[in-house]
Amino acid sequence: MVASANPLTLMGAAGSPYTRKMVALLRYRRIPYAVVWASHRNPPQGYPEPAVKLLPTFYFPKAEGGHHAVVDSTPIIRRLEAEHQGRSALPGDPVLAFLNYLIEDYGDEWLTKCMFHFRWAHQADADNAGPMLIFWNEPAVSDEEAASAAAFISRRQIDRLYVVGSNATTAETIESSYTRLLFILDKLVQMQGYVFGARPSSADFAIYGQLTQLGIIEPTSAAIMTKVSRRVRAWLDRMEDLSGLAPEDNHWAPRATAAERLKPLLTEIGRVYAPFLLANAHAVMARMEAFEAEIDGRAWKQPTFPYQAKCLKWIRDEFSALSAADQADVHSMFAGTGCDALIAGL
Ligand SMILES: N[C@@H](CCC(=O)N[C@@H](CS)C(=O)NCC(=O)O)C(=O)O
Repeated sequence: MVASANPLTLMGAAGSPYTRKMVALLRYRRIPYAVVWASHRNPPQGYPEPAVKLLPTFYFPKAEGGHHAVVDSTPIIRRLEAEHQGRSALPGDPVLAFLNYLIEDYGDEWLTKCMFHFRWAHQADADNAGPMLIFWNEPAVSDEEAASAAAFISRRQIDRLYVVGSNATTAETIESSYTRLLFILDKLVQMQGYVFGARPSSADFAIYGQLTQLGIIEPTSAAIMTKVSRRVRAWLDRMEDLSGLAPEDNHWAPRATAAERLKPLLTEIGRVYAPFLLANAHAVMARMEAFEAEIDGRAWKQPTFPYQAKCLKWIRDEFSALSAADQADVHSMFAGTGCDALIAGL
């Protein structure tokens, strides 16, 4: 057990959905932390660089002194579970833990397509995001410098929209998936508060992270959220700081209840994310540079994304680690949702 007298230091940015995911999780778990608002262009002095320069970057203390620079929120959450007891963000039931893994991954990897798309695809949103990205890190910069830096970063990000699959062909698929998620989340929050019951899981924090941008920063997607669900918009403000929540074991919904209530969300994941993961993994295996698929009845095209082929493999690994009885339960929960394709043949 790590003594928690020293805060765990991380570097992040307010406009980084994964940073927001992790800061909210640390608050909920009451893990003392110190977030440094910076970027890999101006990182905090005295810390090592991570192998892949992403935000957030965590600086875990080494036993012999110094730090390890670690990225990737999903495994970091599991590491924090092992190092800090209580207020767990992972359901104890192995089947629900598996579903939580899948939904967290959908939040991190599909909803981020929505986030990146809404940030840069429409002019009004890009005009808003460019300066915000500068001021989040450099509050004292002059207006002139901010304007030219914003123009530079906006151009770079707009040019990278194609990387996540945002283009004229896919825009409608991305935008309608965001709106459907809001309707689905509205019902879950109304019924039980969070995705897996009356306490938050890492899936809630993943969805929350992306929605801190979509629902608050980007004018177009924020207006959609307000129109579809003020309940979800209010949920975001509460999710930011759940340090006062008193979670109990029985606040996780029982397996059968969760299975029934999660059907619409699983159906959404099966509708967009499962076909994407499968087509992308197939393209990676075939060493294709780009791929085309049908998602939600429309054409989808984008460059292959090797990291997301690993995401599919990790989902399958999590499934394979379940007992035969638990796997059978997952198969029956997935029937008719489209998620069954993710574990077909395992
Ligand atoms: N899978 C990683 C993703 C982290 C990530 O992609 N972070 C973005 C910012 S939100 C980033 O640093 N992108 C690199 C860049 O923008 O140069 C996680 O869960 O932490």
